[in-house]
Amino acid sequence: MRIDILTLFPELFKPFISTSIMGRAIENNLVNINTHNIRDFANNKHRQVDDYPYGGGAGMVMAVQPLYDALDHVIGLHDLKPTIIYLSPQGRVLDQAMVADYSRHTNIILLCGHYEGIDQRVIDKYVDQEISIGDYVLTGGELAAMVFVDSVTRLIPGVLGSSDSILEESHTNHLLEYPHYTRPSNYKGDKVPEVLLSGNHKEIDRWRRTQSLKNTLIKRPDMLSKAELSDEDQMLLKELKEHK
Ligand code: 4H7
Repeated sequence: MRIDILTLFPELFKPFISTSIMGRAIENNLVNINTHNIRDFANNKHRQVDDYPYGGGAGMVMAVQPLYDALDHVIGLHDLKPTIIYLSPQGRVLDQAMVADYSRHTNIILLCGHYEGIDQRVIDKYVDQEISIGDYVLTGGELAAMVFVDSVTRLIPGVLGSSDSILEESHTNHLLEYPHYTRPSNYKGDKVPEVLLSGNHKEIDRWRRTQSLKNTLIKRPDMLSKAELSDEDQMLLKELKEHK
């Protein structure tokens, strides 16, 4: 997967790109991430990238010229037509199903906005999809772009270790995870649930499934409508609801 990021702050991506999982994915040629400074494409002598809004009002708008030129340049670096994504609070809210779809794309360009956003003509001409990472406001699109890159690239086959099972993950199966414990089994009197030490894998699986259903019922009941539930799950849930 080739990802190009258009931003006014390319240095923000450096530590993120060099972290262990991302660094290894890049080294193994599973992902190719490139950042481009939009300011480098500004034609005016002060390298200004923003301007006053037509119609007046507060704030500044990212101007067309640097963005048109930056996008034309970056599109030319792709051998296949890239999907151009604009991270914005107006976008469709990203979820795990969308993340899984994007992980199958081969060519992606991410556009990070600042100030009040970008001139609408850039969106109309170039942007394929507008995406939000959640209903809150950020100073710029960079953090949203990192969230996108992190969530999408980890689903590319080979990026995660074989011990990480994506299918069993929370939000893939629409259930929250069960509680996790590690050694020691007794720390200053705080004990790990007995069943996890029993070695009885059938019992352990049943306990974990119950905990997972319980967690979801209490913390995120809205998720349950999408979860695939067996007859046994349904019975367990019914009991859990009655015990409340
Ligand atoms: C595009 C348009 C994404 C990008 C406007 C980006 C939240 C998200 C931005 C803006 C983002 C998200 C500029 C509007 C700063 C708000 C104070 C960058 N915020 N901003 N204004 N939820 N901000 O994905």
